[in-house]
Amino acid sequence: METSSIDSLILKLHDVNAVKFGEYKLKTGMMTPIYIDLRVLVSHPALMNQVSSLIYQRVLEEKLQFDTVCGVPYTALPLATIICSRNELPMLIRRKEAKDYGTRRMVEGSFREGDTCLIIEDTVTSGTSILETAEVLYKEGLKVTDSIVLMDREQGGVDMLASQGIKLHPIISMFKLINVLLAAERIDAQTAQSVRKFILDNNTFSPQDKNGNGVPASKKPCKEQDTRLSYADRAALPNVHPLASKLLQTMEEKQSNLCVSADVTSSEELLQLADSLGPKICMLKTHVDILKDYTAAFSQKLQALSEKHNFLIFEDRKFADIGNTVKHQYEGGVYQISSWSHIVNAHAVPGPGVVKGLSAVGKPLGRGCLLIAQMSSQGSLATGAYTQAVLKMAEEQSDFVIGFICGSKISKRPEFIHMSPGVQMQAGGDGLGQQYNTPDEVLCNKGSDVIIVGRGILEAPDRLEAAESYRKAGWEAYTKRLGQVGQ
Ligand code: S5P
Repeated sequence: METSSIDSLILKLHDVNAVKFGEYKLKTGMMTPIYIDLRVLVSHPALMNQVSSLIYQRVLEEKLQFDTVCGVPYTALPLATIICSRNELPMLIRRKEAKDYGTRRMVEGSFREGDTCLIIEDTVTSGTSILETAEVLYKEGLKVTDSIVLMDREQGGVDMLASQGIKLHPIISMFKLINVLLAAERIDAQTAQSVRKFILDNNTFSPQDKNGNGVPASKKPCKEQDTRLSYADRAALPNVHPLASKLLQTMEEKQSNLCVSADVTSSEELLQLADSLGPKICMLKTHVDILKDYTAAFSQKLQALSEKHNFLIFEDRKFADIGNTVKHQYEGGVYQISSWSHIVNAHAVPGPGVVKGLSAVGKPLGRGCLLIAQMSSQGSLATGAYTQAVLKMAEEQSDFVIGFICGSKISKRPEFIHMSPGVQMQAGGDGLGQQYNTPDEVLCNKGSDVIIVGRGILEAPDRLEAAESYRKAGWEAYTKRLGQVGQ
């Protein structure tokens, strides 16, 4: 689903007062700083159509299988009607009260026992309204496996419904809504922060036990991190390196802190990856020396793709020699890395001269460098005092060093970017020393900024789908971290 259409919808919803900020009382009596009222949609036919299209697009994207559709009364009822009418899908109407004459049916329309019904809803907080509708449908012998909701307040609905066997597919999340309204200057940073805090403080799906066992990782609170600033705030810092600023802006715009490690051996495959995953990533990491067919034309095509999809190129060359040698390795040879790669990295083992040598070539070109402060591999020697020395080296040459390869946040300076490899959806290893942490662990608990994912995506049956899952997991972990500040 295109982000721009979601963004424009969010602004329109704000225009028609379907999203309001202030002090509002919820049904439960709880006070909320944000109120979502999609009942007004019926007065805006173009908006009704746009919402209906987005919902149906999601049905297609998720390849949902169902026999019939039911909108939760009342707000989602006209939406379901438009979707079903336009796409010639059979629909059911759930009654709020049984009529006191005739058949006393609670569900109108024809269906067969065992049919699957897709539920459509406008807003979800705890998920109970969807569950209520599902229960009425169950009584009639129908099955419910999926539900699509326009707006998810991210207060536990997804988890509650999952615990009842219903997969909820939200179109707009509360954090997305806040980010878009903030970027468009419809709300100020303070309002955004108070809403984020409210949402995270008021999760309606209670954990199974106080240790968090049985709680999805994405819902566990982050460990305390000094991460007060958003990527956008950091992009605007006075001392930030222009390349770091560009990266941070890109991350905010694309809602992606995902760097794909394109560790493939054919140029063509790498270019295909860059083109298909380009919209999902903020950065593409290469190891050009594993390509069997590198040519200068390849690097030109890669640069064109980086512009087309707005991602940075990071050649993971790990320079580790004296200044004079790395200068040649960076600029010359077969690969001429400095001519096409925005970012390179270096080991600090040789001392500051390695950065000086690289900087002599890269700085005039506006390039940047990451220092390897920690490694993801088992038994790495880059720990403790070594890591601290790397930090110092970076601070001394911050006109070229833009951040670190590391497992966790090691510098308090918000101008530096922390990038972490060794990321997969499940913690573990690869049998050759690589060690994996989850996106939530790396971004939320360890306070890093960018996740670097290779085989987690490359070995997935559908690479694009896997990249989207990592992008989403990474972004959710980051927004969770932001929202928890100050608690
Ligand atoms: O410490 C490190 C540093 C790097 S740059 N550990 C790493 O794994 N890397 C690189 O990240 C590694 O060279 C590989 O390209 C990528 C991780 O790939 P994955 O397939 O294990 O996700």
